[in-house]
Formats: sequence, structure tokens, C-alpha cells
Amino acid sequence: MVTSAKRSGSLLLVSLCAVAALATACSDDAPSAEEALADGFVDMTGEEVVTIDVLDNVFEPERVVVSEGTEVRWENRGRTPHNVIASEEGAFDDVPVAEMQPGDVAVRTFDDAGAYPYYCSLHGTPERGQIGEIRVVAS
Ligand SMILES: [Cu+2]
Repeated sequence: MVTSAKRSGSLLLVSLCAVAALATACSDDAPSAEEALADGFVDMTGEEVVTIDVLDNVFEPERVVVSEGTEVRWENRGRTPHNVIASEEGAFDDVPVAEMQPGDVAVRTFDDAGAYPYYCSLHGTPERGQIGEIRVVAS
């Protein structure tokens, strides 16, 4: 009796995890502007070109929500080199990952809705330090 009770308990745990995983996948697939604004993102939807100032050592603004098809330009306005690295490997593979010297600009057009966290590997990690995020929503 004890053995069968343990078995049904672990089956229940497995199915709850499956439901939680599905719910997470759904919200990642369709980010909304309302969610992003509630999370403190700066609303730059409807702009064709959005500029992120790369300073020593922050991205300004740090978190922006943009529409699909927006060209994002990172401009190094600091006095030291920086870079822009996708926190999720591969998400940003067409943004130069070499050091941006003061005055340099890196450009990427975001055609697909999604969450694109990034960081400067010279002054941060994917979790802290010089970090930012582009949230792209359907236009
Ligand atoms: Cu940096």
C-alpha cells in the first residue's frame, strides 16, 4: 500500500511539471507590449529605428519594447570599448561581437517577435552588470 501511494504521488508531480513547462513556453512565444511595459520596459513600439546609447558601463535605455521589423542601433557613446552579446547563444549572430570602440555603431533588425536579452561581456555577464533586453512584439 505504501509503495503504490508513493507511485501515484510522483506521477502527479510529473504531470504538474509538464503543465508548468507548457505555460512558460506559451508566454515566451507571444510577448505582449502590455506585459513588457508592466515589467518596466521603455515603449518604443512604432519606431522604424531605435537607438540604444552604450555608455560606461550601462545600456541606455536598458530595456525597450519595439515592433517587429525595427532597426536597433547600439552606439558606443562611452570612452571605453563595449560589445553586444546575446544572452541566448545564436539569437544575435549577425551583430558584431568584436569590441565596439568609442563612436562605433552596431545594427540589427529584429523581424521576429520574442525576447532578446543581451549583455556586454567586458562589463557584465548574462545575469548582471552591463545588461539589456530588446522585447519585440507583433506590430
Ligand atoms: Cu561594456
